[in-house]
Amino acid sequence: MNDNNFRSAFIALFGRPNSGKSTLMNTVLREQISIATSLPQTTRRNIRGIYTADGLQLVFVDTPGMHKGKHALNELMREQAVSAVSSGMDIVCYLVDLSRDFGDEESDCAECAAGAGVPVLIAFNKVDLCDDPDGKVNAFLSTYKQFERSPYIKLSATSASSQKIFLDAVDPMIKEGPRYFDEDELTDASMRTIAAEFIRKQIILNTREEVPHAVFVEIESYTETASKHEIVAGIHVETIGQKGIIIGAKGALIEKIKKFARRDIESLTGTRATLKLHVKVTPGWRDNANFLKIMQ
Ligand SMILES: Nc1nc2c(ncn2[C@@H]2O[C@H](COP(=O)(O)OP(=O)(O)OP(=O)(O)O)[C@@H](O)[C@H]2O)c(=O)[nH]1
Ligand SMILES: [Mg+2]
Repeated sequence: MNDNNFRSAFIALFGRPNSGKSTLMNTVLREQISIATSLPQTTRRNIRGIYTADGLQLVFVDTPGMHKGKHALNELMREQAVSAVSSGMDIVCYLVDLSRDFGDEESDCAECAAGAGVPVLIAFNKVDLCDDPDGKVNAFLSTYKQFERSPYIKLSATSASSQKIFLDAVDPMIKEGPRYFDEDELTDASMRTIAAEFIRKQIILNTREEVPHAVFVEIESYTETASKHEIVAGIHVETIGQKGIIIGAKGALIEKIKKFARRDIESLTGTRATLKLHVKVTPGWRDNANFLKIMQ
């Protein structure tokens, strides 16, 4: 724990929905720890990812995108992000999506990141989708003057090369500190949590409009032996129509969800997995305190 000259930092990944926070964490870790999809509001709770190299450990906290919404779930997501940046982080990495216009949501993020009281590294993301990255960066810095002196990088989080861009930029900001986790640990999230997220990812990828937001995945049992992981999960949706969509014609869609989620679980654990899924209708779960509690 107390290696001489060891350096470490807790780093919150913070920003608007869909800005690339989870993608950046996965790219730095070279592993899928937090699900990333094109759906804004994919991440619903803070999830830690751990990067360890010679003499260095970075503990990332990937947060839900800052937004306002009508459900208690939206409130909780916002609280998760705000609490991450205001609770003893060493660095806030504030992701700004260069492919979108700034607006109220960006202003809200900027205010919150600047108020964190810790050094902020701005990661201007999605340079590949922006015609004039330098112009956009300048527009940001002249709008949000509180960051005029903050270090920043421009990157495409989807590209493997952004790992080095990020690590080089953050390096001078990291102070001496303990090794918080063993060097082979990539996250402190349980496989139960990650498996639920992998299932939800497949639902997001294979359904549209209101369905992805209306889904809650509950792991009912997770049995682990050296050679196999056996998982039973309930997929909660809010209407009978959504249940039908997820099951699909002759059960085709739920089979597809199962197949690809199982593949993700096997790839992360390196162990064979079986997955049983069933769909339940639970109206109003997004405003149900008990559901929101078991999400944490
Ligand atoms: N073209 C391009 N796409 C990107 C880049 N970074 C992220 N994306 C895509 O943007 C989408 C959102 O990425 P996420 O990592 O899920 O974004 P997030 O900030 O975690 O989003 P929330 O969890 O909803 O707050 C995904 O489809 C990513 O593949 C990038 O640099 N270039
Ligand atoms: Mg995310």
